[in-house]
Amino acid sequence: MKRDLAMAFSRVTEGAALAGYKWLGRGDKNAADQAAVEVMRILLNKTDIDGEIVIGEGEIDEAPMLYIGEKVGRGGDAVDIAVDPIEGTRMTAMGQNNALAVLAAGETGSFLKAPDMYMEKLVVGPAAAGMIDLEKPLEENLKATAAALNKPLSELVVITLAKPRHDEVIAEMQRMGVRVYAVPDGDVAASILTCMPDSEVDMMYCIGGAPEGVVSAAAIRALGGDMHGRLLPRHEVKGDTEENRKLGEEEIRRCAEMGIETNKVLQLGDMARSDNVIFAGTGITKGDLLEGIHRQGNMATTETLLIRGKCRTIRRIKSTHYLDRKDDGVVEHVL
Ligand code: VTB
Repeated sequence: MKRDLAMAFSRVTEGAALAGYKWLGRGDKNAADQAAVEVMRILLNKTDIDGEIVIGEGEIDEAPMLYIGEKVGRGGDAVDIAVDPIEGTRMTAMGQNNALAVLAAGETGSFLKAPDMYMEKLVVGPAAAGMIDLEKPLEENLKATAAALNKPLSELVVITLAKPRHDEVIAEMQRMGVRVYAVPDGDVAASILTCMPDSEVDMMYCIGGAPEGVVSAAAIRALGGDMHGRLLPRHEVKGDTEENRKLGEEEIRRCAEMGIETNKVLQLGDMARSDNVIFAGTGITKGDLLEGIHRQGNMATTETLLIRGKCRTIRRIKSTHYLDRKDDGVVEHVL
């Protein structure tokens, strides 16, 4: 995968973020997502790749664009692409912090192909790499991470999602003296924070989406951190009702079809199989990881985090966009 592709991918997430921003705070998460998807697809199709979407908007019968298996690009290096045009559609619709447009790319076969289901995730930065084990109780992982970082539990910072399903685990960590930051949504940004040199976050733990898990894994691998994941069927996360059990059993069946198992620990290398990965993420709303978009008239600024795993270069790109000068097909979604 040529290094110059990194710049091209940053353009793709910038475009998707600008399209999402147009719908910021308008209470319509589907419209925001649709606009970002459309722009991301247009821009990917202008990129010099022979790309295939491996994590996207869904199966071919449920997503008209950026569906799993869709070919994108106008020819070039063969790459697999994992996209989340808006990581945080609810946050965008409700004007909350931490919404991003993200994409990860790698050589063919680089990413775990998993259905859109829940995944339990445990992530740490480079200093604690090799010290986590999702087979073990969280308590042991917290202690091992604190020991690796050479600090007491009272100085450990864990980020998670503020969801009712995490209430117990949050209380348990707080009882242990750990500082817990519970953000409403967005575990991709939360995961990456564990690996950023200037962040105080030591660990991310949550049950969130599997697609978000794979996108995060690409970034974590590129940054030298560590991550374990475990695919969980719906009824084990959202309550064992008849409907959830039906959906959960379908997920188990789909996993079996794809040659993967639920409830089995996946290592970072199972989810992101190569160092030669590129991660691009552009902030839509202001967050701990990235600035949000600012707009004045026809001008908007974006901040993008661009990581190339091969050399582990971390770039922050601040761009100024003249929205009325964007390409046909894009301009109407961003202006
Ligand atoms: C997860 C998480 C995402 O939405 O998909 C979550 O991975 C969905 O949670 O980062 P619910 O079970 O509450 O629907 C995000 O937080 C945002 O897209």
